[in-house]
Amino acid sequence: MTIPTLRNYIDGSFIDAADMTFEKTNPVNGSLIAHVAEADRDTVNAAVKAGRSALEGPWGRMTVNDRAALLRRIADRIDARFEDLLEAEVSDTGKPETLAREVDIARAAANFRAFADMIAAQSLDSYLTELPDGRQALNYALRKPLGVVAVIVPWNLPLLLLTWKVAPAIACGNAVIVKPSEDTPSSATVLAGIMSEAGVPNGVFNLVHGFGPDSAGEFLTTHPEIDGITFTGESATGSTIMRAAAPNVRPVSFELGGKNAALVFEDANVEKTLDGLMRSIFTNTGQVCLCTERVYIQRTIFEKIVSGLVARVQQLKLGMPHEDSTTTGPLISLKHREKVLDYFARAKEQGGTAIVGGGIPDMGPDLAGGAWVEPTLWTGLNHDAPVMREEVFGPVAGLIPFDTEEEAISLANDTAYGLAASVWTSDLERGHRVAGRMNVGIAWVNTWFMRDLRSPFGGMGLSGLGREGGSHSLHFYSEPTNICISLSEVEPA
Ligand code: NAD
Ligand code: 6OD
Repeated sequence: MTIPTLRNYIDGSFIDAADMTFEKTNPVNGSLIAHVAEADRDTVNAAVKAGRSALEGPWGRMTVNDRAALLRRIADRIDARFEDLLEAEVSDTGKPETLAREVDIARAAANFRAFADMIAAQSLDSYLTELPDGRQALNYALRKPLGVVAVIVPWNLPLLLLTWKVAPAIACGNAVIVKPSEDTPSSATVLAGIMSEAGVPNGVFNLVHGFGPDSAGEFLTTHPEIDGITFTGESATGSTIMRAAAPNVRPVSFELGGKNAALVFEDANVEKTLDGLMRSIFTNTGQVCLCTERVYIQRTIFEKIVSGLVARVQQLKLGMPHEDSTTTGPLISLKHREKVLDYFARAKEQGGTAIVGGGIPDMGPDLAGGAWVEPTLWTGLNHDAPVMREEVFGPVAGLIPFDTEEEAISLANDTAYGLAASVWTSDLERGHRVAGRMNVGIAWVNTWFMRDLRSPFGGMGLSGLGREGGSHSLHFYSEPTNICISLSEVEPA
């Protein structure tokens, strides 16, 4: 089989492969699936230049309705190329095809449709100003694009997270330079072709492949002509990018890591809660920023919930992505598995007991080179143990009992992160009360990862800066200019 070379896409064309390439392997079995052309500084400069030229050309004058129509065409092309995107995403990540079909690729199209609707319906600020001396004015704000926006995204939900940012950025009239993770270059490359098919003007969507430090990521974030940076990834990387953006005082929007808590109260519906916890701990092999890694369970039902979870974990089926029975894929890479296994070792040292999992599964000789790890639950860990405080980003959670609502709230909020929480209770008042006291960007009650794309999304503390979603995205990706028109016949003396 010929191994393809994935290329950078600049100014409406895939450019010849660079001198430097890196290898992309399939985490299911370690096989080589692509060579990837790594963008050097000149390539990144060319992408920025292409973005700037697009803004100065007809793209800069395109009407809102035309941009909304363009977003809908992109969504239609995503639907038409659904299977290509699915194949790209599944072979890069090893995630179950059913998951990629229902979540990753479906959400990519939904992101473009949602922001087409939102930009078409957006309203602008306007005020009739009445001064004490009787003069009047009309103040209204126009929204202009930020300019050339760097979109830097991780590997866990590659296309979903990329389009979550590209769709509103284009809706607002920006040009984008997208840098997918070095671990997941494929779906972004298919998307570049889709942009061309949908008639996106040259230079509006550019794609550069590469790594972070001393590579495409850093070349982008330190570039003086980048007008804004939107980033999803680790908290430590966010901090580095913030420093890179500081000299040019560029706006940043950060969606970062999480150490999310679930709070299970004794009045919760047990079956529904167990199903919900399984989703929130193990979806995408625990590699979703919103995944639960800390479960606080009211002591009266602790044993019932623990045994229910163990029984369900034993039903998970690790396996090949395209098999319908597969529930769980590998981690993204052997390097990431080392990190997760290091946390497993530390959990043991810190007094934890793996009541299920805790090691590497035997997947047979064909999959032995893959990044497989057992879905794992810990008991016996103290809330203060480092593994209960740092993001692991794997199929793992620690289970800890609590006695009172106040204690549960305080444990959940005792973290440097602040992304998501889920509350499991049948008491309506408690649901509202506890969710409202979670110091997070999003708190779910009796569900997890149920999304409305118009609602604010993001985190506090180490989990991020700013919000995207709905009007929050439209605000980040545009700059208002306020215009003040005097309605009075005379100016004051
Ligand atoms: P990462 O921070 O290592 O990499 C993310 C992206 O940043 C990649 O494209 C990478 O190449 C690039 N990058 C790395 N260093 C850089 C630098 N110095 N300058 C510029 N770019 C740089 O994150 P990851 O390992 O790919 O993703 C997993 C992390 O992402 C987890 O912490 C997870 O919680 C977080 N995440 C957060 C959200 C959210 O919405 N809050 C969503 C998904 C993932
Ligand atoms: O649903 C979304 O819009 C979103 N940004 C999800 C992030 C998931 C993190 O892995």
